[in-house]
Amino acid sequence: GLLRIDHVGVAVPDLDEAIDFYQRTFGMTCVHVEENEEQGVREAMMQVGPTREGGCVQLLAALRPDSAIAKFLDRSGPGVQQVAYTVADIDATCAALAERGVRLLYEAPKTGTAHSRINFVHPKDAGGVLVELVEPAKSS
Ligand code: CMX
Repeated sequence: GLLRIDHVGVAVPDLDEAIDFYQRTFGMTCVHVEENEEQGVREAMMQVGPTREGGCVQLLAALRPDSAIAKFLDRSGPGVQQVAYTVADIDATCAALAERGVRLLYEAPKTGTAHSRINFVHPKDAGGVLVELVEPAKSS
């Protein structure tokens, strides 16, 4: 099942500007920046409080015009694009969700931030919210 909110994902037009804004305005700390070619994103994890327990906002900028984030920005403009939950076992969680009748976007999990395994529930099957499931990489 779900363990906690992993992050809230926000689509932004310019990653560096957004990182700067979140640091200066909300006092968040940028703890990780990464490019994910497959997902077509450049992303930053912004830690909300003094520890990881406070959760994160993930800033998402498009690498390509045909990417999910570019399409989202074209259609909706900047804003919340996804809510992500940490799961212990993504295969089991996806199987359970599929049984409950929601569509998963991928047949098998793909690679997400920091070598996590990720999948998504289609927003049309979750009340208009793109739900991401994140199984963190086993701690190294
Ligand atoms: N949240 C809520 N609704 C959304 C949405 C989102 N993020 N993205 C699309 N929709 C809605 C659209 O508004 C549209 O609604 P209407 O039919 O009422 O107009 C509907 O979903 C379907 O739109 P679509 O044109 O078929 O869908 P897209 O081509 O925009 O693709 C989606 C939507 C979810 C399949 C695609 O964004 C996707 O594959 N997302 C998963 C990958 C992803 O988001 N990667 C970036 C983040 C990477 C990371 O987190 O690591």
